[in-house]
Amino acid sequence: MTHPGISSLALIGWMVFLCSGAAAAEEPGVSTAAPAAVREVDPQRLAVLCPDQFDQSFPVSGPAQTTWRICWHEVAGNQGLTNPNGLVIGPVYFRKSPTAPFVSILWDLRVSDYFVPYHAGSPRYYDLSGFNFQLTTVTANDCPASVGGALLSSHVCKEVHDRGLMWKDSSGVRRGQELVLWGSIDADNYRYIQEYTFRDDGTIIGRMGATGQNLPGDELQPHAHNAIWRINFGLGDGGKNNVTHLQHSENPGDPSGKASDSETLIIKAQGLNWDIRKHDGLAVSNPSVKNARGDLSEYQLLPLVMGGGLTQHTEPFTQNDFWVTPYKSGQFAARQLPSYVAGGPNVANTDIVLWYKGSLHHHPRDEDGVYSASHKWVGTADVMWTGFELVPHNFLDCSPFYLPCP
Ligand SMILES: [Cu+2]
Repeated sequence: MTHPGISSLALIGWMVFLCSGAAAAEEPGVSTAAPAAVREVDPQRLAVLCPDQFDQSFPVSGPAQTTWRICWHEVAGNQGLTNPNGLVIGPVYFRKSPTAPFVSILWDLRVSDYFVPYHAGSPRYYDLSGFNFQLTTVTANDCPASVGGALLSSHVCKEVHDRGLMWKDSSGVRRGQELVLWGSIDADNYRYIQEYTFRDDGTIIGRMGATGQNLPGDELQPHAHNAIWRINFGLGDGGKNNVTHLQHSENPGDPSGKASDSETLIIKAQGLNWDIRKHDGLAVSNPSVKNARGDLSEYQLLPLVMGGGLTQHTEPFTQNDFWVTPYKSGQFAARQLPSYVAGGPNVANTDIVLWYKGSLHHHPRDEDGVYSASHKWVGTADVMWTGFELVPHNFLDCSPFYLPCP
């Protein structure tokens, strides 16, 4: 591993923080003192916590409008239940204009586990917590400079490139740009791409890509690939975050055509489901973070469901698509989520963790491979994707990419 784990660095940073005489905090970067609007990032403290931080401004050329400050590190150990391996994102800060402060968004974003049950009832693999699979090597072939790629380590690629249309209207058109960080877990015959995208407009996208050889000896058996992400927010410094459940309601049998939306504060830790008709999502806010228009700023967790649905299985932790838990040291295991919410611990006005399960339904197809005359499987399944997005909502004051932005 080329980059030290954040746990040891966090401890150092925590000690530096305490020695500086600052107020006691639950974890580095999350003060329990009364929040004073939006606090500026201390670059020196962040550098202690995270030697691999970097800034990325958009647009890439010309005057910067928005800027990400991103810390990342790799975990490559054998503690799959308490410190899952892979590419870990955080802390992450976003600056919505050249004169605005950097606002804390995330503390620790990573995949908690990949759970892969086969339709026959077995096998049922936990690829991170059961096997401690690790990031594999990426090269210039994975990450070519011609598409904006640059290797950040032997396991992590950074790409900065065009992302297609940002907007188009009668007055003109603008294309957007994004930064993508990705690595790939070597799960024996399979590869899981861990991809995190940071867009010019403040949106973050997390995706799982599944590719590689189908299960050796059982190449044709259908199965599901579930990725469960653990998202420890730190919105506006984190210790005072709230979560609301977003839902859209509309009765197709109602000839009035009326619809409504609800936003319900979540008080107790719990699991929730995604309804294909209701646009379920979770919104994270901090009472001290508002935009210049006085509106409460949110980051909304919205599923990017591919292939039509989200699977559920006999294991209780798979029977909810979202979970909300309070931050607790060492709670990283998706499969233990039912115990994390037992007793309904408070999740209002505190340091919170959101969990989201994305599912891929993999029904093997001829395109995945073919048996040779000696019954050897030849071929690779093309990448299938699923994931989620974290979308700013009343976070910016207007679009800085549609001028004038007053
Ligand atoms: Cu598969």
